[in-house]
Amino acid sequence: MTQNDLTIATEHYNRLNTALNQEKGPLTLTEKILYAHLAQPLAKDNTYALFRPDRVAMQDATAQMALLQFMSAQTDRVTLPTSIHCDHLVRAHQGAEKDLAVAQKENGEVYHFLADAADRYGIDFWKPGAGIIHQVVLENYAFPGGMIIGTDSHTPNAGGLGMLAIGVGGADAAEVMAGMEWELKIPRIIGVHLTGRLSGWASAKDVILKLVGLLTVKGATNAVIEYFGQGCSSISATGKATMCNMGAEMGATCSVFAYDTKMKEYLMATGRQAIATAADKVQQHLQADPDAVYDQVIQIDLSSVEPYINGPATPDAAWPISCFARVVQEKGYPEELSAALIGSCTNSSYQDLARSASVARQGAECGLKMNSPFIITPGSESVRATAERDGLLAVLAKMGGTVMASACGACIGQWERQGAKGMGANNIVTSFNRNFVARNDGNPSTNAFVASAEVTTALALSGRITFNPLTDKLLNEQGEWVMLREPVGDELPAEGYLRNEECVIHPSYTVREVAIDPASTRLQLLEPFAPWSGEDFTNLALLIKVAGKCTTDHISAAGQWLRFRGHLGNISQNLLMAATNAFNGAKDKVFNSVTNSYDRVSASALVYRDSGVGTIVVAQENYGEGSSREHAAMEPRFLGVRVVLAQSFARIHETNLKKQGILALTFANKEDYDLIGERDRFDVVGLSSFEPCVILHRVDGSTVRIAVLHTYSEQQKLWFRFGSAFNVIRLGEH
Ligand code: MIC
Ligand code: SF4
Repeated sequence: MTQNDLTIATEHYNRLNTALNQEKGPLTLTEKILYAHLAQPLAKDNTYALFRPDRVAMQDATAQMALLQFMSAQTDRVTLPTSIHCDHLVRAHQGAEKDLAVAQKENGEVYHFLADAADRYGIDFWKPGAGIIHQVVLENYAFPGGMIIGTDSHTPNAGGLGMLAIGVGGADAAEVMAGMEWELKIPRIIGVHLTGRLSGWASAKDVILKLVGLLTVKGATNAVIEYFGQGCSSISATGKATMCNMGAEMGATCSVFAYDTKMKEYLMATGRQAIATAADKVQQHLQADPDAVYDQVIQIDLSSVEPYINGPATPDAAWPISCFARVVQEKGYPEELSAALIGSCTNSSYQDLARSASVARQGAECGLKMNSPFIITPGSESVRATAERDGLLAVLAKMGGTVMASACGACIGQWERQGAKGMGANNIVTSFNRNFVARNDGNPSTNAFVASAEVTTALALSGRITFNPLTDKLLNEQGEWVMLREPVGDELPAEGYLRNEECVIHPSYTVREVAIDPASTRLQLLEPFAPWSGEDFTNLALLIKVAGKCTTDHISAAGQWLRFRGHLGNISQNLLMAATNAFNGAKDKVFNSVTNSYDRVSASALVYRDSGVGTIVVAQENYGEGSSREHAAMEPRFLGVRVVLAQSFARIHETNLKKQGILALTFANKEDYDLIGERDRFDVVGLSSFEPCVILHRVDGSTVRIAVLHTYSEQQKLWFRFGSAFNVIRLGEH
């Protein structure tokens, strides 16, 4: 812990005291933290409010665009503590050491840029191999009652230490770094009342897998999930972090737990005794008032939670393990498990590794072996080194596990999986958080399921996804049937965490200029987008009408495309390539009315743009689910898309579209989606008063008016008029 962190926490607790002593209770914890970070007093009818976060964190794949935008604001230094984490660009292939060497070689230019920018503008720089952003933030920067924004949708992980931690696009981060206040739609607050106690095979992961099933992938959009009740006290801080991390899978703005003994123990174990002492003094402000009122309350009795296996394709397909074998049979999935992966930002705590090692150790003792490839991704170098010292990694490796770099690797399509391309229907189980189609290995035939680290390890021992360690036996090498006992594992390392201070470089302010090679294929300076012409949009062509689920992975794929995250021109070639065209069921094949032929989405967009024809994208529910990557909004903007009209949006993506100057509209009547034809042309009128209405011109000459809704605040309308939020800053209009 640096003195800086303690100062931030202490100053914050003083503010918290002042702010909350003026507020009349009863308040939820979320309200307390929000009030203490308000930049301006809140009016009763506000839908949006301005906040001053304590920190910004960025990961390498999103930091590039965030910094490119920040640099165009011409600010000398970041105005609040900020960190960059090199995690997303490292592959999972041959194991940590070799993969890190490859990453350094392949991404040298990008790492150089990030490190230079960090030094130039005053940002902590966490090197490749140091760990995954959310785990590193939890270990080093998170503190109870604070507010952090991060350019990654799983930033809410820090809610495990009682922080309001919110995922945002790079433009939001750039603005806040440049000293502006941060705007957020005031969230609903969903209370999740936890009673009872987890036992046996059940873990914090299973609670969140169950909750995602209950609330679905969009059930917590624009809501904060606040956990309360006696049940919280038995869940470790890292277990709480897992639950907060996966709030993103329900669209939640963030999730949070109250400060308690588990958090205190974690703060002490990670060398932050002084923050624990400061937090103790304001404990009453770091929890909800006893009679706080929530917008909705969900009850979960932890004693009755059983392990879950969720998937495939969506994290809300939640199956209790006791009925999973039947589901596999009914759906016709193969039984065999073709790979098991544990770790990631979600489940790579010491406790997760200890419980998995407990399962693996039993396997070794009972004469079992791993029956599927087994991959371990520690969340941070600190966890890795500590687990190595305590013999946990040796147990997992002895059973055949491969330890990958402490980075995103397999979780974000950077998994060099042997034979993945030609592989037919096959199952993988991970303890990650997302399981969208093709996300891990790029193969759309892979069924990805999500489970706890310990259940994943047990499934790897059996080699089948239908195995239930609570009830089923396994045949060992001696031909005997053996039963696995419930896993056990310390929450925190008895001998403390090992730390490697060389993982991070603090700014020395020696770099004067951040250079970008104009010939680079990886980095490209940004050209400002054109402002709105002041006229209604007329004669827009339909770029694509998307059918079904459309996550940011569908809009801007990751995997091999990650290398272009700093080059808008190059990455735009992946636009919507994984989205399904509603008219032909095909991917990346859309009708172009200028050429009168079918083409790739990005190629078609380019033709329209170069012919001066604006375009519109039409989509269904929860468009832009998943990642915070603003490329999913910048690419269509760059390629001439003016409007995205959807049945509903995911929160971060909706803001990203608005920030980049695209008009984000929803159907007033969701069924009107069905009215859209492939060759229709569109006018969007009422733009000067910001009361848009869409008029459809059919090929038969008829017209249809489509009522649409929007959620633009007054500030956001400026973003549209100026062409992007960044133009507003550039031109000094805030
Ligand atoms: C993810 O889990 O989808 C990612 C990759 O971490 C993204 C960020 C990105 O696309 O760079 C996220 O969650 O925001
Ligand atoms: Fe990285 Fe996966 Fe976590 Fe995203 S979810 S931050 S890709 S480990």
